[in-house]
Parts: sequence; structure tokens; C-alpha cells
Amino acid sequence: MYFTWILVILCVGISHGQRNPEQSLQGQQTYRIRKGKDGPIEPSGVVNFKIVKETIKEHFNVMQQIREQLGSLTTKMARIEQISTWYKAQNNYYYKLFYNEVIYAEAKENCKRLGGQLASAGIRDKNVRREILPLVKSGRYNTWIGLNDIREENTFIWEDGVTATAGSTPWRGGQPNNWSGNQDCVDMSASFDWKLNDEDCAQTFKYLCEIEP
Ligand SMILES: [Ca+2]
Ligand SMILES: [Ca+2]
Repeated sequence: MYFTWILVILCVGISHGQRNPEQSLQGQQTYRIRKGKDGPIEPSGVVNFKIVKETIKEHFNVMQQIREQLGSLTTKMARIEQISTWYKAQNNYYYKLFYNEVIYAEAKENCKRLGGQLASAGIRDKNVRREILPLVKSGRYNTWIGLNDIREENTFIWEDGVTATAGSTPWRGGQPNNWSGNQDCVDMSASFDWKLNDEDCAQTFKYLCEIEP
């Protein structure tokens, strides 16, 4: 396959110069090749491999640019197709509940790979939280959101870098309790009326991602 491409490029490269077929003394076709668009014509019957090499390089660069543009377009189309399956809330963020149960770090990585983050802005806004609660409830199980005190015990930071305040974190009574000294990640707990609870980050829960508009 690669060899075929090289052959095609070589043929295109030769044709890129101005070719003037003429008859040689032996009756065979030879070519005069113009260097560049308006450059001098090379002596009859001589293939200038430097020009061929430059032409191949030029075509290779063009192909590379086309390939990059196609890649970028494919990514944009995939993102548009992907976002159409998400719920758009009143804050213009998009939300989606993922049903596979994973540890916090994997949930965080999965949201990031989709161009978003574990739900943060929409959870700390009480109106948006109320709006997307049915989405969380549909999973019928504990759900990771983007809040943790991994860096410093009892200092909870949202995944978008905002420090949590009492008003933005509807904890279940008695939480966060850092049970057994090992609860640094936060979920919306099915058994606690979907209020917040700090949990062991190695627990496997469903997770809610959000994407900025
Ligand atoms: Ca903790
Ligand atoms: Ca707890």
C-alpha cells in the first residue's frame, strides 16, 4: 500500500513539471522538465531527481495538511454527534449520566476524554441541581460528581477549580465524615435522598459528566 502511494506520488511529481515529449534519436520518448512553474527547462532527456524529490516533498506536505484538516473535521463531527445525546440544562452546560460503575479517578478521566468534567457547576447551582436531579435518579444508584478533598483533608474543591462553600454543597446530615479516615471523593447518594456524601474514591459508582457550552 505504501509502495503504491510512493509510485502515485512519483508519477504526479513528474507530471507537476511541464513535460514536453519529443522524439530521441533512438525513437524513444524523452522529456524536458521545467523547474517550477516558470523556471528554466532542463536539458532534453534528463530527469532531474532533485526536482522530483522536491515535488514529492511538496505533495507529501499537501497530503499531510489535508489529513490534518480531515482529522480536525472528524473530531468536530464526532463532538456534534456526541453532544446531541446529552441533556442541555438552563446554565447551557450539557449533562449525561454514565451507567458503568467505575472508581472516581476513572470517572474523572472518562469525562475529560469526552471534553468535559465530572459535574461541578451544575451541582453547586441549586436551580440546575434541581433540574438535573431526575437524570441522576434515573441511574438508581450512587453517582460520582466532581467534588473531592484529595489534596487537603476537609477542603473540598470542585473539578473546575472552585472551592466549595456550605451553600453550594447539600451534604446529607452528618456528612462529610471522612469515615475510617479514607473518604475523599463525593457522590450523590441514592440511599441518602440524593444528598452529598464523601466516600472512598476506590468505590465504583455511576458518574455524571458535564460539558461547557
Ligand atoms: Ca476526606
Ligand atoms: Ca461519608
